[in-house]
Amino acid sequence: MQVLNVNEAPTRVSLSPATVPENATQSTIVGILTTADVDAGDTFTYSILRDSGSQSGAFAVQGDRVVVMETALINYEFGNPEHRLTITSQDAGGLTVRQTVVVSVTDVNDAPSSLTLSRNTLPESSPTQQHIGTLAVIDEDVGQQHVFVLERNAGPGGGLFGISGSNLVFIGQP
Ligand SMILES: [Ca+2]
Ligand SMILES: [Ca+2]
Ligand SMILES: [Ca+2]
Repeated sequence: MQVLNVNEAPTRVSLSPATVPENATQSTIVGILTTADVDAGDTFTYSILRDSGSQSGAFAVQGDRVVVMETALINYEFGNPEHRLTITSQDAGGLTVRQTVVVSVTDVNDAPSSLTLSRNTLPESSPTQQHIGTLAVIDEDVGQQHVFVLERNAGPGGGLFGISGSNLVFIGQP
């Protein structure tokens, strides 16, 4: 009797480590794909069938790697900290297995993106210590404190302005 080697379908796809810091640049490796298949020496071709919701297109497959495709979509606060990728693995004989893997996006410190001043006018003859306006900053990170520093302080004999907490104040001529 002769036993023919018949190709068996792959049974499982895994991605490891499947984690990436937010803001990671294009081509950053998210993890390596492996396939369980009883056929010794079988080879596999991978593709992403679906990427969860609005994050579609965030990742791509390169060989047996999942890499970052679109940095703007790898955002911990304004994306999804977990992306669900449906991966298809096809073996050399054309049989496939499809599985959903979860990629975790980890938080990193985002730079503040803009600074605003609530008011920037000051009536003439204002008394010293006059409050001019309040400084506010936009920062994606939740619950971060910002320290404001006046870097250039114009005025004929020195600084006319100062910062008190998040307020810009008129100090007056020294
Ligand atoms: Ca196989
Ligand atoms: Ca962010
Ligand atoms: Ca962040």
